[in-house]
Amino acid sequence: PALTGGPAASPGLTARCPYLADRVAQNVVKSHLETCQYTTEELKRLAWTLYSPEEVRALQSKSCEAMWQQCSLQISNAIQYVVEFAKRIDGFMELCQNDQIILLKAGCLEVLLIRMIRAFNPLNNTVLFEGKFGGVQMFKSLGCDDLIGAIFELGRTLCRLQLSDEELALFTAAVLLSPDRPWLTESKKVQKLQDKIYVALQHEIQKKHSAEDKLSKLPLMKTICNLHLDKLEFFRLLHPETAMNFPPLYKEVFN
Ligand code: MHQ
Repeated sequence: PALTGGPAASPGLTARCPYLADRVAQNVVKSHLETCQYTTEELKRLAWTLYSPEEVRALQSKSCEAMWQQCSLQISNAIQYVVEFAKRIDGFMELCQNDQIILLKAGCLEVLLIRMIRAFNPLNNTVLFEGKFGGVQMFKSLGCDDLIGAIFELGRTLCRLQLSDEELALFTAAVLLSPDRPWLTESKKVQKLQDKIYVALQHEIQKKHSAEDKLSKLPLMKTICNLHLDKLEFFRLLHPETAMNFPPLYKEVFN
């Protein structure tokens, strides 16, 4: 494979060679489809499987600890798929292990929030949670209405862009390969990988809308990620024993 291993092609070169951009797109889209946890058909079928009012009430009457535990487990599961996605992107495994970890730790929640649009129904403002769709009320017992509100708002905003799976794949790969994450040792290498993905993304979206359109959502995402960390810190103070028992991957990513 011409684009992996050896010196990365400059973005200029990729821009002038649709074939190279296609290679990048093909690899990233394939990786996405192989690791996206739910197929589009599955999600279509599930979209109108809603929690009943009784089930929502049952979730609401859970303790804050139990609900956090449940959510962190779901997030942890989803992160495993993001890790697998990253590993399948050409060039990612050629980065040093230190940088792989930094990119994953910094990017996986952002990627999850973008991936969420596949499992988000903007028509009734619901998201997939443990096999059924439900609205914000479902998460009331977490006591994080602002965080949940922001996540759902992001879902609605991103859904309006009507991203295809191809665009989603390239967008999330570009987010993952952000060269500006603190403490990267080879950010130049990351930059080159991201440049190639951007070129492929531009090819993909030229017809519909501009890249800036989509990338302008990143600041909101950063806000959500920080809000999540704040909430987690606060939760840890209140319930240290529960937090200690969070799934290992969740702890590793957010500690
Ligand atoms: C993925 C599948 C997926 C899995 C889990 C931070 C906190 C304590 C609460 C879904 C957030 C609550 C998450 C489970 C809530 C907003 C979280 C809990 C795409 C993303 C998706 C659907 C996650 C979306 C966000 C959910 C619902 O492929």
